Amino acid sequence: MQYPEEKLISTMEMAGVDFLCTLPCDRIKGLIDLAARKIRSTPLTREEEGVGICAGAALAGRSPAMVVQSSGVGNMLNALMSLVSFYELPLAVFVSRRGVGGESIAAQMPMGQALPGLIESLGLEHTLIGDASQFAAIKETLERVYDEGRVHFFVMSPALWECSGAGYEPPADIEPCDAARLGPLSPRTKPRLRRYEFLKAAAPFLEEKAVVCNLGIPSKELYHVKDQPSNFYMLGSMGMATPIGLGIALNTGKEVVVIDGDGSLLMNPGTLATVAGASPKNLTIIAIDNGSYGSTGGQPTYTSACVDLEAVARGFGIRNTVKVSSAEKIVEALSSPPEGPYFVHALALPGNEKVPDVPIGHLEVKARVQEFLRRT
Ligand SMILES: Cc1ncc(C[n+]2csc(CCOP(=O)(O)OP(=O)(O)O)c2C)c(N)n1
Repeated sequence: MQYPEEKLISTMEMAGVDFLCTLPCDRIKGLIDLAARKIRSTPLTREEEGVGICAGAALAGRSPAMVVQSSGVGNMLNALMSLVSFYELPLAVFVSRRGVGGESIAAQMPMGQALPGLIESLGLEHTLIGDASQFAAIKETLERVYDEGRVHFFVMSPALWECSGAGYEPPADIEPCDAARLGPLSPRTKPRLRRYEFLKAAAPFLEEKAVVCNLGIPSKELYHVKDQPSNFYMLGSMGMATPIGLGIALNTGKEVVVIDGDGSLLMNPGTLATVAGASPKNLTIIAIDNGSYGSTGGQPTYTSACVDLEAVARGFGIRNTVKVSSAEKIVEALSSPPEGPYFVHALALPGNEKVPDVPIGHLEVKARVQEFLRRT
């Protein structure tokens, strides 16, 4: 007899799911563990970054899915709406529903019980799954998700796992990162350039690479400095630039560059742990740190007071990092890059260049990037 977990995983495989992002729930620890043995899986620090990583995977031609707890859906709303749903990228979300059926943790109830209504209010689709006999019907829905670029939730009742025999054994030994062993950080010198001048200096190194650019003025400036079909201009989903770049990097042999910002990285810093853990050799993150939320008026961020993003990247386990504050230094950093993941911390002055909006629609932006990534 097959365990329900095994049945579900074979259904996913038959429907073509080939990339998973997961964050544990006690009820589905067996499912997540078994799934990772069959389908390429990336463990997450927060569910929202999973939406970004899956969006990147979908741009690179994968059929991604997430396996998370109902409370985690609350952590992913903005990226669901302003990234995958907006850009019409496919995403299947398998949710371990809590807060129902004899739940013992009271705090699980508000989110778990509200979940179906919440999904409906977002204008998204879901299927409630009460027992394993419904798994067969999932395949057809999944195929529609991937053919039509839709988001769909499979809300799985806790009753599903009552006859489960799949367990989970944590790994016996884990070797933690010792950041002190990675050597000293780069010296900090005064910034001399704005984001725009950094983009101009970096532009020759972006040629023929997949480039994911932070939302707002950075994307407009990049369009002005160097538009190319392989540029993914974000229009929403603040904090998702690095996750999207990671999702692409894990699913292509091409070089990937993320242009991120300090405000955006501070919104979702855990994703640097996911980058370090997944360790894609083809990923460079250029964090343009102007100490401010430049796109919304220049309000200071904590990097202008107490945070060193290079130290943050190191602390999360990214080994190859450098700090630059001039055109010559960023050119040097990008001319002979070490193996990725590579974190380039560009100290910049606040201020924006007056440039017009990106004149191409979001679906065309997506189509251009997908076409670029399809080319071998
Ligand atoms: C979730 C969310 N919160 C706030 C905003 C408004 N917003 C758009 S861009 C931006 C600033 C981003 O700052 P940073 O990443 O440092 O990039 P910069 O513009 O400074 O280059 C903010 C706050 C948003 N779009 N989404």
